[in-house]
Amino acid sequence: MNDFDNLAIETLRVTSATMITKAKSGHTGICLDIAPTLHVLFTRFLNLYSASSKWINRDRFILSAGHGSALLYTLLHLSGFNISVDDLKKFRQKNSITCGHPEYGITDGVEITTGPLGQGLASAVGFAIAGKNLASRYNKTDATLFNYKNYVLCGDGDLQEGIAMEACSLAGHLKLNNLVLIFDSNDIQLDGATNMACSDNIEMKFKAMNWDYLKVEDGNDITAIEKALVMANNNLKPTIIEVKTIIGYGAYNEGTSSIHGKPLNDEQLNLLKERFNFSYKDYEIPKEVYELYGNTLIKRGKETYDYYLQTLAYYKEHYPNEYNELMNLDKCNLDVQLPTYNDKISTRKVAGQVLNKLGEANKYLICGSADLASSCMIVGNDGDFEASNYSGRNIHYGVREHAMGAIVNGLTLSNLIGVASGFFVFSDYMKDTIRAAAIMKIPSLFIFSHDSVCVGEDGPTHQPIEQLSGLRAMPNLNVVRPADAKETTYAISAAIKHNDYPTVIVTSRQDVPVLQETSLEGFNRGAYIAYEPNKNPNYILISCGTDLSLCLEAAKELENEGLMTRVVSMPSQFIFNKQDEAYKEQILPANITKRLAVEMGSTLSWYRYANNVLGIDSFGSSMPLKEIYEYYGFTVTNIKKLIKEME
Ligand SMILES: Cc1ncc(C[n+]2csc(CCOP(=O)(O)OP(=O)(O)O)c2C)c(N)n1
Ligand SMILES: [Mg+2]
Repeated sequence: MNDFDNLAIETLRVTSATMITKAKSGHTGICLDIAPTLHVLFTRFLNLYSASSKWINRDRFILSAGHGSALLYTLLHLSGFNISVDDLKKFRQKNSITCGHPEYGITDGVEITTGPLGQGLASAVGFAIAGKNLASRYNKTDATLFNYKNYVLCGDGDLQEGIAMEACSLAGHLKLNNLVLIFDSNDIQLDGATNMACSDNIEMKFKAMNWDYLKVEDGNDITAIEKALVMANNNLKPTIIEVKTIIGYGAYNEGTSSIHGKPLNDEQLNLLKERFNFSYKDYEIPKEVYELYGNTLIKRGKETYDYYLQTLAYYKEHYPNEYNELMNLDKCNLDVQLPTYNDKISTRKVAGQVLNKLGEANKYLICGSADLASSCMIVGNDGDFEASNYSGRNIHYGVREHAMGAIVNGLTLSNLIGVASGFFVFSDYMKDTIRAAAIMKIPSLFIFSHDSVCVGEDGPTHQPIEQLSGLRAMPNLNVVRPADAKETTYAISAAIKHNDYPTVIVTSRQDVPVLQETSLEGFNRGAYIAYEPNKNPNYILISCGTDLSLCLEAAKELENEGLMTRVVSMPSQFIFNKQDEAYKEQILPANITKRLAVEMGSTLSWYRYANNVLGIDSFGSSMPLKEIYEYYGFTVTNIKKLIKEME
């Protein structure tokens, strides 16, 4: 033990507690109990280099227990990241970079936005998969470019979440030994002792999932912590280290849930300082502590980074092709001969074929499905990703949608773009992970098939209704429902770019005609005129997905009957909303008020564009496809009738 380890640990504890006390908000308990463990991890193990904080072979530290943010910011400050003492003073304040929970893209050194318990841990499995995939594709026997480790800190709450178990089960199956899970086992959670809700045997549970299990009996014993981390790093499986701690260690109310999410008041904070004989002023960090981090984490990080650069130079010389591929890994290549379509085809089939073709040229794509590859038709390139073939870019997630969403985000945060697929109705299982991608502004791609009640026989549990409107309400998410093979091709091509938003593409189970009226230029603006009658229109039909072709037919018949009807294809409300007012007015002129939106789903998201909506606001019902259109009124005759009723 270094002479200054104790001083550093006390500094971490007191600084985090001070931030929370001054902000009058935050989670003191975890910061006080896990400081020694994270101090050991940061000073002895982590390879981070703040001067190049996005260095591709850095170790990743993921704070799944995002409520411990004050401790993370203090550690990142000591590690030389771009977080000043002034920033620490602004913890949880308006426009600060020391946000309530860690936020990716806002704070230097924060690898991922966390807070929803279980999700950070599940995304860490994505980080670990990416590490294995990149290592397998690019490492050579004489040049190791990728050997980074993924360390996660979680609490009792994380491990109670289903998403965490799904992800850990997959991690064990895939033998991801580059993943180390540190479990802050303090037997306390927000409402009280964990035994009010949980009596799992964590050791047995994790061993049953093909993990190694290690235990540190005393979370203040830094020698034991170090030993456990050394062992974990040499394991052949993912490892969980259960560290027994006392929540709020050192505080007057340590060991109770009252310290979980509550600041100490000034007097209680002074008591804490006295308990640790910590005599420094608020936010004062002893120079010995800076020196300790300078001589350990910062020094080691620079050395490892320099060594990486040397290896990279050697690699460039000896493996120029792989080097070029790696250096261009983030470049989107759309200059690919994509399949073209003339005959009726389901958009799910098209999505799979187009994505696969693009995946040949875009090596950053890594796809997978939650046991629905044969239904959703999404299969990644280069074979299956499995313990015996980490080069594969197709992941079998098993029926683990929730974890799949989080893992896809982990992949996308790791120099790849993760693509998830499943049935649209089960996007609900993944909602918070899609939301996390939208908050982080990352281009994770979610492709869901079976877009509407047209699923048919499987009945209401499998027939999406409110999912489209629900997802369209999410900020910074592009929801695309393409009308035909052409729009689907455009949708996939647009989504695999490094956008600053995630995309959800919703495809059909049933075949749809390839429409003459769909266009790339129009698609790129979110909505466009797909059909214009030969005289000024008095009506507008707005639609998307498989419903567009019905509207086109209806408009043409209406024109023959003297009712001039424009048809607007609106594959993406998100993109259309971003267009300038002049374009919007051109597509949906204010003076044409007789508008009908048509979509087989909840009407909610359409009233912004149309005063009348033909939709479905009840749960579906089991029946064969051919009866569905009639049953719900999605027929040319009914659409025409509704237009005529607007007279
Ligand atoms: C999905 C989710 N549900 C609820 C919460 C609110 N929450 C934050 S911390 C916490 C208690 C977690 O207990 P534990 O992980 O043991 O943390 P500790 O009290 O030990 O710090 C809860 C319920 C959350 N952040 N995420
Ligand atoms: Mg706990």
